[in-house]
Amino acid sequence: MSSAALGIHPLVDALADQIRQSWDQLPGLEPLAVDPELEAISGSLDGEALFIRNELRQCQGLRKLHLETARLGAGLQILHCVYFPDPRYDLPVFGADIVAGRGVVSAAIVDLSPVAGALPEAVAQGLAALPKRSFSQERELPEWGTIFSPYVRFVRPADQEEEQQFIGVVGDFLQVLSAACQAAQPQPIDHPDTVKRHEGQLSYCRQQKRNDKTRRVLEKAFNPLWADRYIEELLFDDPLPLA
Ligand code: BLA
Repeated sequence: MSSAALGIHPLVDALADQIRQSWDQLPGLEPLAVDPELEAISGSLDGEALFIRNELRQCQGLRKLHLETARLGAGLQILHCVYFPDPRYDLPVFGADIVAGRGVVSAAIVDLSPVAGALPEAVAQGLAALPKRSFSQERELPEWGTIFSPYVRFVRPADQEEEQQFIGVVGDFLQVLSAACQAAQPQPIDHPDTVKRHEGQLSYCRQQKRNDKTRRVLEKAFNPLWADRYIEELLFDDPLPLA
């Protein structure tokens, strides 16, 4: 079925396409198995079509690239994307989330988030050098949002022009990350910096799990036990222990 037939907001669709296209710029891109039960989930909620599509990849420097596109009941459409670094590499977490309902995008967020206190110097410089793009409606970060970098963009795009502009911002962030992945060299698994980045990623996952809005939607569409497993095992799974 086409995404229009499934009622996917054009921003969700366009951004998902751009993200998939950007994978080709990453060094050593490889498939990563998705639990077949989670790859394509469909059902219905309050008589509305419900589906989730999950795509996973890995590449040099990133242990898991995750793209989820979902329609969860009465008109709620979501794009959720997180790239988790391999803690041996000095790389940030890439995260993007779009929440749309009834043709309106209420939340569009993108960031390259630090896992070692601050962003790697080259990443911070890359982000600082990006063209300035302004949005008419900036949103306040929630209290758990201390994990995000000073470059985070969290907006409510007001019209199609701002939606296009948001796609531009995500493209810019992905280019900065792709350059960082190309340049990155691994450090030993027991290096103190690796240990610090591992802890930073655990903390990133812990904070994201405090977003009750995600949990509530999944609990309603499925059930609390399912939602909990999905969040723990797919959305924000911890990096493997170092030893
Ligand atoms: C907000 N996330 C939301 C909202 C919903 C979801 C319903 C409220 C919309 C709004 O405030 O306008 C739901 N998001 C989901 C669901 C999934 C999802 C069900 O990804 C997955 C199945 N969230 C992330 C990531 C980031 C993120 C990776 O998953 C950022 C990189 C951010 N979502 C985020 C933020 C808010 C949000 C900051 C606003 C929270 C608030 O204002 O309290």
